[in-house]
Amino acid sequence: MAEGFWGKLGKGLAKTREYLSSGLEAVFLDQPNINQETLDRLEELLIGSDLGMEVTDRLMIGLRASVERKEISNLASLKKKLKSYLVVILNKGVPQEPPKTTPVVSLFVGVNGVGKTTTIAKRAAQLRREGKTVLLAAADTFRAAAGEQLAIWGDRVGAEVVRHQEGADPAAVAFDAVSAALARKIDAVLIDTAGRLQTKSNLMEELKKIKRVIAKAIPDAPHERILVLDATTGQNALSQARLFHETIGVTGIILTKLDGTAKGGIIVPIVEALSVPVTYVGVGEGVDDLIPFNIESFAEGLFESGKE
Ligand SMILES: Nc1nc2c(ncn2[C@@H]2O[C@H](COP(=O)(O)OP(=O)(O)OP(=O)(O)O)[C@@H](O)[C@H]2O)c(=O)[nH]1
Ligand SMILES: [Mg+2]
Repeated sequence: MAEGFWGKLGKGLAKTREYLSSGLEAVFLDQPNINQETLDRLEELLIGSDLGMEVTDRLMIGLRASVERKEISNLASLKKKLKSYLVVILNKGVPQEPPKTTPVVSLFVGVNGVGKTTTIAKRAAQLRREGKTVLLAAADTFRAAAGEQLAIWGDRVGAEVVRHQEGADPAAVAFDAVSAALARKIDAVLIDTAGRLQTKSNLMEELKKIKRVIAKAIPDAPHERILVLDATTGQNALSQARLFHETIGVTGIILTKLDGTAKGGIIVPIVEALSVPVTYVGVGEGVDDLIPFNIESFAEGLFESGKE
């Protein structure tokens, strides 16, 4: 666990950390004392890591005040302060209690290509390793190869897949899967949906329908409404988060492709805006490349230089 966790989160954050840490170190190499110029360059780095203007502004106000009070005078104390601010913000996303019912129904949503199907496969593999039975629902009936892609993953991870024909009603697929899982006492149902732009209101309505129809089989389902976001998207992820949250009430965020970007900071404004936690992060294309998100380790991993 220790090695795996640090290793993988460390690896996933490598680009963001390298950007922030080497940037900060360069600033302090030029100018060991904190002054106006150091702070301005820090501000640029924070914006560059996709923390967003609002969060950056607030962090900078806090940091400037700390510098004035002489609480911060060098790189180490600056990093410590930054970490503590980030931890406070990220703690605004309070995780829900895991439901104790069987099955636990999880609906995965997000825009096209963010990694929904792959993430479902990764979660299914984790649940199988915990000894749980898993049913996958191919409610992406829109894209021709989507059902096939999920079926292949199902085979690989040892999960059954409920599929209808291409073009079928996705709500009907979800309903069938949930009903089957209920009847057969399966532990978890993971529902894959078609990628959709958050601005397409008809497609967002379709998500509401899927949710309503699932509730006909199990009244408080889907228990988990998981928004999958691609970390390489930049600030548009914030708009996605807001509109999906408005539509179905997101309970958890999974940020994928953290391995491919220096903009891992995007997590912070999203958690801040939604007060919803990041539950997992994707750090690669393999089935094991999904790791539980941990606030302290994330804040630590952003600034710790050379830690792998
Ligand atoms: N590097 C990296 N690639 C990832 C990660 N998660 C998913 N991918 C890749 O992203 C691509 C799209 O993944 P899918 O799971 O098909 O995405 P999707 O959201 O289901 O796509 P649509 O169903 O078309 O909307 C694939 O090539 C995945 O291997 C990740 O954490 N890191
Ligand atoms: Mg998909």
